Amino acid sequence: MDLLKQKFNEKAIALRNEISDILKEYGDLKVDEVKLKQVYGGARGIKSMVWETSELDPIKGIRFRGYSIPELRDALPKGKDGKEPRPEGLFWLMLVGEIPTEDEVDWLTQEWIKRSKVPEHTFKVLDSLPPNTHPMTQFTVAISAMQSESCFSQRYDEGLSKADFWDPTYEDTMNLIARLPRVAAYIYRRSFFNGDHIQPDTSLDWAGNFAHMLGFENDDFKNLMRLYMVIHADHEGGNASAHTTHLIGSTLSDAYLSLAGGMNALAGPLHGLANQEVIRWIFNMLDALGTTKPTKEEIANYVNSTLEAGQVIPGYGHAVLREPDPRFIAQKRFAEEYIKGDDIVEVVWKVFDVVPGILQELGKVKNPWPNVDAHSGALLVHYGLKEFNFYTVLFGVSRTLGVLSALCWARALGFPLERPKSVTTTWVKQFLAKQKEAIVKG
Ligand code: CMX
Repeated sequence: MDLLKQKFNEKAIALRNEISDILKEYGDLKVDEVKLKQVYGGARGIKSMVWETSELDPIKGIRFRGYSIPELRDALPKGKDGKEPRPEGLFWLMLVGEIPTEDEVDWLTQEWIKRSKVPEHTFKVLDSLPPNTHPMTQFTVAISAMQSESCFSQRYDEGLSKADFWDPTYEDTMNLIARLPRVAAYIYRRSFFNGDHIQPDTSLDWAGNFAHMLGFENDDFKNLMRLYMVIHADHEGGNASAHTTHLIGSTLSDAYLSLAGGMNALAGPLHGLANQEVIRWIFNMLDALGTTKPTKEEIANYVNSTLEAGQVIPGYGHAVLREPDPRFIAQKRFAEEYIKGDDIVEVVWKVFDVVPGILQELGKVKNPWPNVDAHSGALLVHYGLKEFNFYTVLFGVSRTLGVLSALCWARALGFPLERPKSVTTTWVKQFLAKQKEAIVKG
């Protein structure tokens, strides 16, 4: 058993015992109450799930095992030039709760290289799709196609004890993460470069090699990919891609089927697809205004026209956050450090000056601040990755790190089938009638 797997198993056994003790003593304690507006309102804020790998605070933003993004940038082992953190380190941290050493991260890079061979039929399945199929559709099709390789499925068929569910889930997780950059790069090159594919460079780290296979050799772009893959990796368990992966996983569907579902959720414009929508919205605005250097007044007018058309401003708002997203700030910091005077980046910053005030004035938007998707496109465009509808695939490769480490935990802790209760509006009316009756009776 490899060191990471062994560590994970030890930690999982300890936590499982701890949880069992907690539940024995406090299992009936109330942790939340549910209001009718939450029942109708997308279950916002209801505590109903355990997610060990990260936690989202409405004000402070994401914490990966307690670490903020700037703290991770300092603490995690970095790429060769020592600038940006390697996603391998974040995966290690999410899985076992410890900051890895340089050697441990190097081991993980090598392990993922060893596991990175994509089954040949995956490429055939992709090649059978029209090249203009949305890259996210291609991505989920490819993930589903690779399910034929699932260790969990095979071992479950052979008769697997519940106590061992975590073991092949770890194997599936490691294999999937190792293979996805190649799959994503294949989709990119077949969709936009006539299938002119680039073979992996095994001397590079996971994110560096991903950049290389996409066709980008610029060192700063490789650093952007390291940062990008770190900041998009996890956002606690309630967001749609994480929750979908978790829900599907709770039926004992394997990591491939669970992840494919999670990625379908990420492909929605209110979630991960917002990154393509943001940059499209910005370019449409620049086209409409006939300039790449709009004034704040011009931007405000365009924002108002979007709102008047009954559309949302993509990249703004969040179901949990109530301050500017630290992932937005991390990308702004990157741009300030690596990119000087880029028109589109400047536009993103001007939009940041203008939009929150306008959304606040609407009086209904709970969070007027930018989220992660408001900045990412401008950075990618700067380095020449201009195929907007590929952007969510990048998000998806990164998000896999979080949702699959969480799936390993769900299996190790023996979480049950997820099955919340639904009600009908007839039930709600009867419930309200009973409440009123009780009030009248006093
Ligand atoms: N532009 C215009 N209106 C917005 C808005 C925005 N960016 N964000 C919220 N609102 C509106 C909502 O549509 C809602 O209007 P109605 O009451 O008329 O339906 C009202 O404000 C209240 O919504 P909320 O409680 O503030 O936000 P929700 O929790 O319901 O939704 C989110 C959150 C992200 C879906 C929403 O803010 C949004 O649509 N943002 C734009 C899309 C986006 O950037 N998504 C990416 C999120 C991050 C990610 O998952 O990647």
